[in-house]
Amino acid sequence: MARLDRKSRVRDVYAHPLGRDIIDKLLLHTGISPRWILNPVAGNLRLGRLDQVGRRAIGPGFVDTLISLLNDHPDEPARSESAGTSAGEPAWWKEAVFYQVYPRSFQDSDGDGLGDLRGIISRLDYLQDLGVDCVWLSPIFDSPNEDMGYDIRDYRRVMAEMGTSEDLDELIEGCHERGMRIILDLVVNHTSAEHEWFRSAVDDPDGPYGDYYFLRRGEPGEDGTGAPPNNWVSFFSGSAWRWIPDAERWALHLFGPGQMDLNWANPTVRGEVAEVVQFWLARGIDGFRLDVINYISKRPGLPNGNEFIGRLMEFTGIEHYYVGPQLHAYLRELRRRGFTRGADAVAPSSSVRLRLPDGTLGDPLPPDPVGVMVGETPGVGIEIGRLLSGADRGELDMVFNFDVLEPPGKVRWDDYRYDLNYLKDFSEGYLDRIGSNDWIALFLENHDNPRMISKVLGPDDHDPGLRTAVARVLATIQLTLRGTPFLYQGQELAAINQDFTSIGDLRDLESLNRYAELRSNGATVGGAFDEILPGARDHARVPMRWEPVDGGGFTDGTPWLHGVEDSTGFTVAEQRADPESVFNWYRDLIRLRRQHEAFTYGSIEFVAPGARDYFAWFRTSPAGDRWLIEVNLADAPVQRRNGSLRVEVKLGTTTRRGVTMAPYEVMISRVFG
Ligand code: TEU
Repeated sequence: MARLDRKSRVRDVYAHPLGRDIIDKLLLHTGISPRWILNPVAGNLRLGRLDQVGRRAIGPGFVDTLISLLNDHPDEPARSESAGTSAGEPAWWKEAVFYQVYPRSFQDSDGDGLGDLRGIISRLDYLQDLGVDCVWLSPIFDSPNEDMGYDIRDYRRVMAEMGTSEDLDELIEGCHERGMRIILDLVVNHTSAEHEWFRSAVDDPDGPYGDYYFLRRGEPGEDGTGAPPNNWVSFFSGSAWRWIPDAERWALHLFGPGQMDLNWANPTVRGEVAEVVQFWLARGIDGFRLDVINYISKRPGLPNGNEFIGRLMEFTGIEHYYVGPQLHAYLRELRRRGFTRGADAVAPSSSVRLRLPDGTLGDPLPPDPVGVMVGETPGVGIEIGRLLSGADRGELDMVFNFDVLEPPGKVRWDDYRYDLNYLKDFSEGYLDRIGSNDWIALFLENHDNPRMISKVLGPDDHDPGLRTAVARVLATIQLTLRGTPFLYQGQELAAINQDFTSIGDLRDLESLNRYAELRSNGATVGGAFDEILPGARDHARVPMRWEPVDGGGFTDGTPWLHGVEDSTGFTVAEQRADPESVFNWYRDLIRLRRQHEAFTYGSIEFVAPGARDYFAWFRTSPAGDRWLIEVNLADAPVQRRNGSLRVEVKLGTTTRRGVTMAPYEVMISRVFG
């Protein structure tokens, strides 16, 4: 990419991958139409002129910050044939359905009210029956649990509450024996403040461990909240800096005050992380989900964040780390030194058995030459996502693009009803923009976000018929578009948000900190609670409901977090017993996916892309096996297209393919001729 300067035009910014993503993100956040940017007047505006005419709106420094950000990213994604045709090189993670387990809330085996590894082991047959191919565990390493395991104290030790190292070995072998791989959650943007590295840094801030973190001299001020080194804001409220009296230093924490950012510019830190990955690959782990991995490269000098960007993105300073200048270099090194099994690597204790299209199991496969790298990349758009995960890049294999979760002008905390037509527009736009060099992760839920059914239906989510119908719509979209589906525990049960009634019901520090901040800014108890409830991460973290009994059969003790749902028909036992259940819909879809290559490597061609409520696409395998997937996104009839096609309905809410589709009707058909 040509370097930009103040003479460059707005259209040059939009032609730049990072520039395109930033402008798309700004439009998404503000809800302004992309047409604004595409008109020639705006497109021709020189950046220096924009700085003058826009000074009142964008304030000083925005244009210069933008120019330096973009010039730090000269690469552009490889152009390759349309993703509509080729799927690029085969890979197990392109065929797999992933299932995220939140271990604290999956199954408790010892009655302490906390989910654990032996609990997961006891439910492996359930996961195998559902048909998933790879289990992803949210963090299980030793942690003080300030952020429920996303604050790691020892990367090589299993958290005592979760079980023992031997339990983990048994869990790994249990997955492999059932034809499932297993990946863990690698949280290496930061460590817990109780990690020995950080404790050593505090003891000797000028020693070797001092440079593992971002420690800066300064004055604490009389109440310890003196002048932090810059104006960056934490994702969990307040400044991103904490004064460490014993070290007489400020320490950077983008997240909780006990989550201390690692200095990835230090090659020793990068080496430490690579060794942690190698350690777990040797134990049989098949790869990692990498937590906020796009934050690891910070702009040298840690400059102040631009006020305009901070107001827009809510987190001042984010432009200096969300896609930092050395990010690609660090990821390439991590893939090479950490995730690639060297010729002399220790053979893992077990490896996954081959699972055939009909679901039967073959012999153990040789270990994958490279562990899978799934990047959690908050704020990253389509173009940077391609630079982070393109097949030619040697960095990540897939990234999570979070723009799918909130439509234009909305953020997670807003109480609104998600229009499924946005999911259609987002999915078509994403898949039309990428090439065969790219591959996307398809997700709708995780442990950080409210349940999608509740976002779509609002208070109607308690209606069992609507809840089931929308669950089927979401499952069908996620499991038949082109890409790798990541299911989050409970999705297969049509899980919905919880009817929490007060802040005392919640446990997540993000929710609690945000509530405290709102209250300190004058919000009432009820007002502050109402403001955090829609986006609280606690909704998705309540225990799985296995049985139709109090507590759902999750624990014999007192659960660490109480689910307040008591609806009938949506526990595992009830769902598995009902052939028409959401669970069996997921199970049938996953089986269909496995049996027909069209749903993995097949091309994708959208039907009537501009139509509202009618969301449909063809999937065609390289051998010409052709399928049509049709979904009615609305609670009202919609006109079907391609009515005259000769098809055989294989899976659907009805087997009769009429001229119109019933409300929330779903149909998957094999196409003939
Ligand atoms: O989440 C990062 C992330 O994108 C969300 O936490 C989001 O930034 C935050 O909720 C503010 O809106 C990852 C983990 O998934 C999350 O559970 C951890 O709390 C976080 O990183 C820090 O490790």
